[in-house]
Amino acid sequence: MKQGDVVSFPNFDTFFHNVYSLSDIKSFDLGSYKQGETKKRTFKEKGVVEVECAIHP
Ligand SMILES: [Cu+2]
Repeated sequence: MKQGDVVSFPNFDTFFHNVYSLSDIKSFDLGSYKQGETKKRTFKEKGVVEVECAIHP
């Protein structure tokens, strides 16, 4: 993936997820969303972003 790309986080599961990151270069919280929904974020800085789910640690 390139700097400035938009990354999609589709939920294909039958239960909710809440994707978030506390990484320095990009912290975000997508909130909880259900199957069939997709959240997107733009990543403007280069580096590693650790992504977790608040519902499923
Ligand atoms: Cu989850």
